[in-house]
Amino acid sequence: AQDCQVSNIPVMQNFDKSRFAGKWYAVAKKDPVGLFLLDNVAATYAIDESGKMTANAYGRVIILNNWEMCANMFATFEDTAESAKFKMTYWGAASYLQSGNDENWVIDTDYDNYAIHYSCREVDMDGTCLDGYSFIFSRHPAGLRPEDQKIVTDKKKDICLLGKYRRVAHTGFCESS
Ligand code: DAO
Repeated sequence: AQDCQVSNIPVMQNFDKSRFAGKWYAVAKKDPVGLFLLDNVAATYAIDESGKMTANAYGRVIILNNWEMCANMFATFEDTAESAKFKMTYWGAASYLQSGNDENWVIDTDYDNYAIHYSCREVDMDGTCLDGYSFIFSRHPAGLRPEDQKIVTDKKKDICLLGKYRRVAHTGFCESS
């Protein structure tokens, strides 16, 4: 029943920010044009005093064509009328890292094991997504539990990204940061 219209993409209902807080490991990623975070990607979400969601994230990146490093990134999230849809502002700990504003949607999560993140950066003339990215997050760095894999595969279909993901390795490269 998926028409791939960005405006029809089903998101998590009654999304609970406090249950989502804490550390998530990216285990798979669909890259945008001009991808930034390569692997060893994790994000830690928190809720600040005013109830706003914030995040710290890290991941291996290659900057200036050849320099490999761990990027430390920060993000703040603006609530919208839909509890699982946020407007994200992000920036790096260093000025030469990427920064910008992206949509940040939570498609589905059980809060304790898996989460499916989605961001469309550019909607095409026909209403489908022309450029975007998506993370499959797990609470466990080793990957998704077998029982969560079918759910995640079904959701990838719903957001028209089945077959577009690559595995995100966790080698310990960013562990010290
Ligand atoms: O890797 O190509 C890319 C896009 C990533 C954008 C930077 C995101 C930084 C903050 C991540 C918070 C969790 C989604």
